[in-house]
Amino acid sequence: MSKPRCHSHALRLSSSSSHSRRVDFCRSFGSDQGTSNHKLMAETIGEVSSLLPSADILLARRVQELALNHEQPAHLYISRNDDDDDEPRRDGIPSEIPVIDLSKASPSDTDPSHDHRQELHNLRSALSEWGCFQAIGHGVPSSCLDEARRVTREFFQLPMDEKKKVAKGVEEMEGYGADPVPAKGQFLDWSDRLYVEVFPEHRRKPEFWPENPPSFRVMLEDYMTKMRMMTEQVSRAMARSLDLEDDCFLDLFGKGALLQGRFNYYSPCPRPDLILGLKPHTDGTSFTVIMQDAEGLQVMRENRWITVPTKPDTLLVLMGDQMEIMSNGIFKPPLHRVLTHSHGDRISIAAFYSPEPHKEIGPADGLINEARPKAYKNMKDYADIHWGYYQKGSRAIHEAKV
Ligand SMILES: O=C(O)CCC(=O)C(=O)O
Repeated sequence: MSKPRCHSHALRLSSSSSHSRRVDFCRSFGSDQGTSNHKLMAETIGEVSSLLPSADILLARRVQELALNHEQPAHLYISRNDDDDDEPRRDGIPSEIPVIDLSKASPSDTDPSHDHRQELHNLRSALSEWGCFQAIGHGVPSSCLDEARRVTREFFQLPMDEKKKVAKGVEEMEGYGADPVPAKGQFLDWSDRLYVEVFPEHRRKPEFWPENPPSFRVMLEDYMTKMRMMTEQVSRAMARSLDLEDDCFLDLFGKGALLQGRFNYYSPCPRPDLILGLKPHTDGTSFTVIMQDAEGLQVMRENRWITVPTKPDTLLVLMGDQMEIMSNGIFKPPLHRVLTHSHGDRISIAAFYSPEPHKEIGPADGLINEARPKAYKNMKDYADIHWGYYQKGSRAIHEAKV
């Protein structure tokens, strides 16, 4: 199947410790095929794996079903590697994700005031050092954010049969379910999601747009329209922060730039110490805008995981690999992951913004000079390359390097 263009991910977790965790986990809970704990203890890792259901069988059932039935997660969900230190850092490196006021950084401001220049400077530092920022002053009304959170939650609370009206097949990208079956040996995420293409409009597949709750489609249209305005605002501010023409990145993304929505639901998880809601990855997008209703998302900075705080009107803007290419390596996409919690669920909405399909992208001309020679190739369809690597548990950015 040819996959729809998608955001994507990756970085493989340390296999040796994850494997030993898998065995430990099986020891504690037994397999969901009823094999005895004693027997599992005696098995080699390979034998254990062959006794348990494969990824496609597991993915045919939703995490929410497992959680509601209090079933223990199977081995393929076990992905957390606890060299994963998420303790507060004490080494003096800032641990607060920068906050950027887009109303100040916005190029619509013709007056190059001190505040405007300062905010552009802050934006550039945030994206060079963190690859992400918490956006305020983004112009998306609180009422729109509240409605998106409310209706998303309502969708995931519907009975399974109702949600399955917009279900995807295990190998497909768009619709309700989980990401397509990853390559052998890769882990599964403790989450369910609804993934839909929204812009350009001709790519929409209405069969995946829920009719229930009745307000879902209206919310989707409204929220993603606001996201489109915000992505344009961010694109212009990023260009100006690098002393480029305001529309430089928008021209690189093309008129048919993609905006895709991913509505995530993270069920309570019996083993948050072993299982992640979403594996560590970078996005294959230009950039992604994320809204969450509870903590769980973490970004990596200097080898430490930093929790993204939940503030109702703040949106996280996160660079994807394609901005690394277009900024000639100045902006760095951060590795990020989602933790699970034993009590309480979580929702998030990710808006993935990517260049028009088949459009060649490469470093912006204005960012190539003697001091910073061209470090990335011009290429097309990076998102597809990225997805291939993500499925195998690794990053694709080396494919773009000169
Ligand atoms: O749930 C989140 O906060 C992050 C979502 C995300 O990274 C994704 O959907 O790719």
